[in-house]
Amino acid sequence: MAAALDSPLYLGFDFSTQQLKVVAIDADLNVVHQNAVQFDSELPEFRTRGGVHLHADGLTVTSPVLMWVKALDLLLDKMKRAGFDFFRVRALSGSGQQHGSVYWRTGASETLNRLDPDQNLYQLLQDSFSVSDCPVWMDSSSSQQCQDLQAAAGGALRLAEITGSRAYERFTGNQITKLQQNRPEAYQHTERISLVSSFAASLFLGDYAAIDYSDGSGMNLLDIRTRNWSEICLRAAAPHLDRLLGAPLPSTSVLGNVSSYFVRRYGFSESCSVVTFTGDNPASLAGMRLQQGDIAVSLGTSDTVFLWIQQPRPALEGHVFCNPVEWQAYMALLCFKNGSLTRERVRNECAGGSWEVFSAALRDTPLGNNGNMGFYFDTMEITPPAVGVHRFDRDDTKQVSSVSPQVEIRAVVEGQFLSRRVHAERLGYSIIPGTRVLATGGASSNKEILQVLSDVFNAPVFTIDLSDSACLGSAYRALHGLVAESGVCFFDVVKKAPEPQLVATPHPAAEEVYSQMLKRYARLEDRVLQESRT
Ligand code: XUL
Repeated sequence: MAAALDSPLYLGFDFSTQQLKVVAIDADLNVVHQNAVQFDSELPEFRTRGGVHLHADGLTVTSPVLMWVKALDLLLDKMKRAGFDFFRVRALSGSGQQHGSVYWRTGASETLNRLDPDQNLYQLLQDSFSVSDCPVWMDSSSSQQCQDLQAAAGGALRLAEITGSRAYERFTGNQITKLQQNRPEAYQHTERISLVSSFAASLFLGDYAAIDYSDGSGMNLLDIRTRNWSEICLRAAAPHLDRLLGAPLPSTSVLGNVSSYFVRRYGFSESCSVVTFTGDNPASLAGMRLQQGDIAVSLGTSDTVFLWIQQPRPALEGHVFCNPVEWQAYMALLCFKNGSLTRERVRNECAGGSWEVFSAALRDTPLGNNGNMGFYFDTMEITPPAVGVHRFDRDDTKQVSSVSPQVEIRAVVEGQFLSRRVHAERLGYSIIPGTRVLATGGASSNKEILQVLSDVFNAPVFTIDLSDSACLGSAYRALHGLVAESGVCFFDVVKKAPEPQLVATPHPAAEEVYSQMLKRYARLEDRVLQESRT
């Protein structure tokens, strides 16, 4: 049945690297409106490529903050022209690319407080930023600052124990340190530092919005267990940071109502709530409705793994973030560089370029591949930092130079999924009764690949479309934010969302075969890693 024309709506925005997107859902979680602004093509005056400026050093990557502001003007104007009824919006939330930072100039909060609805935000906020080009997640120019932070925290592992990750160049704390060192004047004229997510929330709120625990975990500054800024990290990073960052808040908090600017310019209701914005990956976890025990595997150019974890064990690889939908829990993110491109290379070399032949090889070879196992790191892998192709047969003592094409095909797929599971478990992931593996991305349409995934994880595999998961997750979070304080669980609010499709269930022998293989994989990986270092 169609929803009434005055029934409530919930908005989710996503300030991602290349575009600003929005979805509107009704109370039954149906998507009723979608819109987007592409930065490169629709805002060419900012001269970005892929939404960013790549600097001559090859390491520095920034985005103009006023481009994001202007994109919001443009998006809301497009929605207005499409006849979108802003008055029906009961709550809004959003997400932003993680790690990027925005520097508000002294006096900007007063400007935000008194926005004139006859002008657009781009005109009003011209002088509100002390840094016009913001460091973003693609930046890798802060290696020195990373080393310094790790030294101050007592080493890489100690920093990971506190903040959920060892020091990473793109993480905000290291970017802030670099900015303060290289541009002390700009830093001095800054009254507030936001993440992209909390910056976007600030625009809607007409006031500085808090950084939420989940996106705050991508800064190397937040203690993920106490959910407060780590004093050691703040002190090591830059002066006055507790004042400049403001206190972090739970990801489900209502920050206040939308500012009068949006009421008067676009016709929002005065009672429309702004729910804390978060990072795009945490918002995707909400969009996928990932639950305890679930693991999401995105099979793309590189493979990304998202996890819900209850008891984190931060390690030297991967990231642990506070969970965006349940405050006692955590999520983890792992990135594997050798994903689809490696599978395709092996398909080309061993299956004449045919996915049918590749799939037949997976069907015709036994679980466990008769003891053959391989590591296929065509390019330097992130998790673990090793390179090269390394094949082992039943006899672990030495590597073998080649195997039959069919064995090679099963070895690459089993090897990749064993690695996903070994590394997920190292961060605290455990398979529990009811565990689901949610597969997404290009290779998630190949049933035989998904069967191996199901067998290696000994859990059913479901497929899910992730294309708008950050936006959708933000809209779900807006809806949940209204009732979260009274203790209503996120999953009760999103019960009606479309269910993922079951595509594979594990073979009865899977547990026995792969529990042994997992141990062997971990042992051999240590060896490969040592060999890569020497
Ligand atoms: C996560 C990361 C990216 C950005 C992209 O750590 O750097 O996924 O969030 O938007």
